[in-house]
Amino acid sequence: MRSRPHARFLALFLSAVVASGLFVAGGGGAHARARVPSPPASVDGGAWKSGHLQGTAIDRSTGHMYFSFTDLLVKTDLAGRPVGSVTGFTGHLGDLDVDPRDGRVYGSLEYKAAQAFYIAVFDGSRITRMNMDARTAGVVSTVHLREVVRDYTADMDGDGVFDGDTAGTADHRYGCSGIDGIAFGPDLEGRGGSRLTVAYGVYANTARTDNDHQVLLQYDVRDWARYERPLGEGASHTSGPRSPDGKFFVYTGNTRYGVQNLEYDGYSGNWLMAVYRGGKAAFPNYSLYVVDGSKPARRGVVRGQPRPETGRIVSLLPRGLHHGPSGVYGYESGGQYGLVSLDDGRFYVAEAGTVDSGGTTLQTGRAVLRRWTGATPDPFAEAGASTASGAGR
Ligand SMILES: [Ca+2]
Ligand SMILES: [Ca+2]
Repeated sequence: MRSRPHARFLALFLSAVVASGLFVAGGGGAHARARVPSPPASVDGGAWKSGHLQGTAIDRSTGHMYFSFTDLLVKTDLAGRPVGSVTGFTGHLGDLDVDPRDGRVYGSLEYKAAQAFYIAVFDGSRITRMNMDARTAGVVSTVHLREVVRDYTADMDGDGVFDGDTAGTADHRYGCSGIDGIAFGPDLEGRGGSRLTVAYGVYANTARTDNDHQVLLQYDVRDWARYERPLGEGASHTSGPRSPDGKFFVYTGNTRYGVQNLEYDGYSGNWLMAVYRGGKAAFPNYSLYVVDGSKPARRGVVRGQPRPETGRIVSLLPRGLHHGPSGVYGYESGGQYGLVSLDDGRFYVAEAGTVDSGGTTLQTGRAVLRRWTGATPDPFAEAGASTASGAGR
């Protein structure tokens, strides 16, 4: 049974009065919402033979955290106890978010060699045991994103050859390497309603001028049931919306693989984009950018394109570090491996690492509770160590 939004809000509220560190199990009660614990200081995502941590998401209604480890999804409770996992991805599973309306988990899923890009949709409530097979357990469906394929495969130099998965080329429109950052939040044109926002990966390339924007696609997923197909054998279907409901550009300068983690902060109304810093000398190459949610997108020039082009432009919040020559604002921060807003001035910022286990390297992930201060260069402080001000307030 899925919680109504009101019930979810109530659960969050009630969680605030439950003593920190109290992890009472459901105890057989059908309605566990009053037992959702306060956000603990950290949530351990475990150590796994997998790729590195790519993203995190929280279901505040049920008190679960999800960790994406490239080819593995791990579900834990907020004490860090693993309660389920999904394995067997042959593509690249990236950033995650939970749809607050129904608790389903959305993740970006890339099959670059097959030139196919999907949103993976997990039924989180059915992830109840370890090592569930993504292809056969019936807990994952996928929706194909045609718009990403179009930009990824664009033969930009017109030589009749698509150069494939490489940064050293003029191909790939906007430098698109696929998708990674993903988050639910409001329509960027200010038209109301919730949208799934998907950020492009962007190849690092300092020799071209058309790759200096982050590209955000927005989708209204309320009618996506008709597109969803089982994961099956991977990149085997093209069922999905013909085009996004909105396409937006943020001028940051080139980065290495675009927005690693995207998160909407309901407290400030802004969007956070954590990136691997770029290398262009004309830009400051910060590691965190904040999109100003108070300014609806406006039509403007998409700079640096081979042919003059306009699009829907969204603005960076004019706070934090500022680079005069480019006009770019930002921060220096973590968040590239996971970034979750609790919508009250606090965030979980993920830390990734490795441990050796009998000669095998295991990948670790941990979500650490932090508080937004807006200070520079790093706007996050230890939770409780400083006064919350909301991202960008
Ligand atoms: Ca080409
Ligand atoms: Ca996210």
